[in-house]
Amino acid sequence: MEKIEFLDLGQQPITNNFLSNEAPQNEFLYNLRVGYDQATSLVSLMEFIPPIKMFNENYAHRASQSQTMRKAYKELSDNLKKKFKPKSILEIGSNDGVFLENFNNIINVGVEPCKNLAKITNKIGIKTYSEFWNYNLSNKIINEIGLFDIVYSANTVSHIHDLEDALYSISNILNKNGIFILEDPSLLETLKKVSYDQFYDEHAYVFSIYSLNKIIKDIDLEIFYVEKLNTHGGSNRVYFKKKFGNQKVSNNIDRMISEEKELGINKFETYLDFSKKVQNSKKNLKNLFNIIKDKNKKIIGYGATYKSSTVLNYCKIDKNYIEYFIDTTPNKQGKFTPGTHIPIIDPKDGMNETVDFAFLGAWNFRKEIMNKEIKFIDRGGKFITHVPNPRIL
Ligand code: DWN
Repeated sequence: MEKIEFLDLGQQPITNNFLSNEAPQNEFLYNLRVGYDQATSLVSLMEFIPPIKMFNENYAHRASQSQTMRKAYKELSDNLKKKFKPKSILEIGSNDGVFLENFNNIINVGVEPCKNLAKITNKIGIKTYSEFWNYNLSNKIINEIGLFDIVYSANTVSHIHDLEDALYSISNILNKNGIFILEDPSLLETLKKVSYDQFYDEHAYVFSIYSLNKIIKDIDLEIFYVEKLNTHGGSNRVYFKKKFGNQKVSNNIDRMISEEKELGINKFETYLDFSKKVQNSKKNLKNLFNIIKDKNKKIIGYGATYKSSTVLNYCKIDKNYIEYFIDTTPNKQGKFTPGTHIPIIDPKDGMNETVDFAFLGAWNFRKEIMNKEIKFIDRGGKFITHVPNPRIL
């Protein structure tokens, strides 16, 4: 794969490295650059960070923390049960079990390399392999449990560096008529929304349907249906079958690929243009923060997301701009944001009358958050977002 760089997001930390200390010594930083592969149109980081630095026993993100996601996983589970009547399901990247817990009356198995998360799901009776997904692990699970009717993986395949091995191993563990469902942020939406914060250490790839279709060419997988989702800032849910599997291939795939091509997903110039938009976004966000700060207003951050780490570090927004972040995730509270060292506190302590503005780190949950924060809005509090362009809401 020959990548050509189109975006430089500067020095960045490990996004999961929520710090216990405000002034850490030797914090690991690297240059976050994004590139494009001419042959497959695959967009990926120029340099991958060793997985063990990111996915370990201190993993902070809990997939169950948002009502939107809990609801989305429940709805999907109900639909899958109704439509495919699976007898077994494997989830790669099972996090805290928010999806798999809906399948406790069939064989449900998780794969989760972060030991603190695997411990949670093993405890609630979901057999979880705390290992990185690869060919050896697929064979181990086949030997111990067997083949699967459904393999589901949300926000995980985009994190696996050896894509070919990951997809090959999925095809290996599927029954003849089994299906694989991948859910990951959409490159089309990233380009449209200038949501450059989809790029960070964990997101080795941001997929288009066009590139996925090219990558699986030599693997026994074929896309048979695609759904567009609003979750995580715009994602695709892509359904794969084995090449001789009995599912019918929908014509919506060609339609989606045409839409992607119309936006120039398969042309390098599109990415150069995106890069210019990102630089403008940085300039405009910084201006907005400066204008607000000049008026002596208090700004906090809402949702210490991994995504926001890219924005804060790229735009050099630190404690001089954002007093603190609030976040519902217990193991982020009491810590500091990676790279920019902004304190993170419990929303109960931080969302009070002294707050004038809240920067939406979790802009992907804007609806849920704005519904929840009626009191803040009613008393004149305002939200700031950088997506699709920096502005006050
Ligand atoms: O792919 C990934 C996604 C799915 O999750 C991972 N690599 C890491 C993580 O990325 P993220 O941190 O950008 O994800 P979220 O789901 O956008 O994070 C939302 C954060 O905001 C959580 O820490 C919870 C917090 N939150 C909150 O404090 N109050 C969220 C809501 C909705 C709220 O009301």
